[in-house]
Amino acid sequence: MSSTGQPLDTNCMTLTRYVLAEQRKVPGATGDLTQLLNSLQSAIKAVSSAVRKAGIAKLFGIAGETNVQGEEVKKLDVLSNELFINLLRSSFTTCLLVSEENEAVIEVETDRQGKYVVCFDPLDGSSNIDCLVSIGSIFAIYKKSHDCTPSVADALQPGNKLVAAGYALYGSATMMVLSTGQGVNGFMLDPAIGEFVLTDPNMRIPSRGKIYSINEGYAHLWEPAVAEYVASKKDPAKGKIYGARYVGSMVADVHRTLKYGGIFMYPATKDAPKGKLRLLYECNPMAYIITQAGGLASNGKIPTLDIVPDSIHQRAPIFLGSKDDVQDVLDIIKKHSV
Ligand code: P6P
Repeated sequence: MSSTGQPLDTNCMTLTRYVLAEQRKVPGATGDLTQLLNSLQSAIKAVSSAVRKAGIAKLFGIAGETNVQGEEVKKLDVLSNELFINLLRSSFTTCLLVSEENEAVIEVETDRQGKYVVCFDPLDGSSNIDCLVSIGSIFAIYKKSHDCTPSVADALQPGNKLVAAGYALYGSATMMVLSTGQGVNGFMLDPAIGEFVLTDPNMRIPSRGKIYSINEGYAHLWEPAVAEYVASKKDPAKGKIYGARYVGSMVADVHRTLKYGGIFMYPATKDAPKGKLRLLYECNPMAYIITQAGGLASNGKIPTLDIVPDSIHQRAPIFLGSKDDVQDVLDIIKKHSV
């Protein structure tokens, strides 16, 4: 009997088992991606443990530093970043790392190098840490595009070249949502056995939802098309009205959108002409997951996954979610652009 009083499933599909089984389906697979994902889940388990005891362990509070975004860095940010970097480097499967917390790319030492490039936000939503709102980690995995010494160019691949991507949500439970290109699967962390267990196989996003998610505090800065779309979701004369939900943690807002359907938007504004969210380690991995689950993700003009990055911390506007809801806002944007 497990600690939850539930009978222990003696044949549960853990993330480790799942990734191993997927590897067996790929001709010539070396097991490196399996090893990388296992190291990644170890980092996430450690971050989850730190997040859950942060209040007691006094991990809250400003570390007194600022990250490349000019934001105050909380101690959990620093700890999470170090965990991701150390566990990824010691997996012997990566050659280049891009972290939201580091201005420059992190080159893995030659004797530890592998063929993968990982872009990650080790703890997204950190402004919500002290008020115990859900936060998350986001990751995107590419294969080095050539055989010579890795360079920044290996991290500037479009999202449609991704090998795998996903996120961890530190919410009422800790969950990993992952895609390796064959659909999306959700794994819940079972603290009784310290394993991620498959609880949400083959996740699909509804074709239309009833929720829109955007920070309405910036309404005065939106382009007219976004203002028209949001107004249409609140006007019974324009059709069924939608509920508004906005956590302010991308992982929480996107996970709700994946589960329930609807649309999440962080558009460009007059103050932020490229939006706020980072392409490499926020927009692309979330766009990959939503697209793999049957939804759409766009910067308002082209699919997010088709954007060719020109710098590792570049921002991009994003509209993602149920395909009919995203298509509705894209149609209005197109109408305004003619
Ligand atoms: P705003 C958190 O800081 C974050 O990077 C994302 O997780 C979230 O979606 C967004 O910023 C919230 O930004 O401007 O609405 O507070």
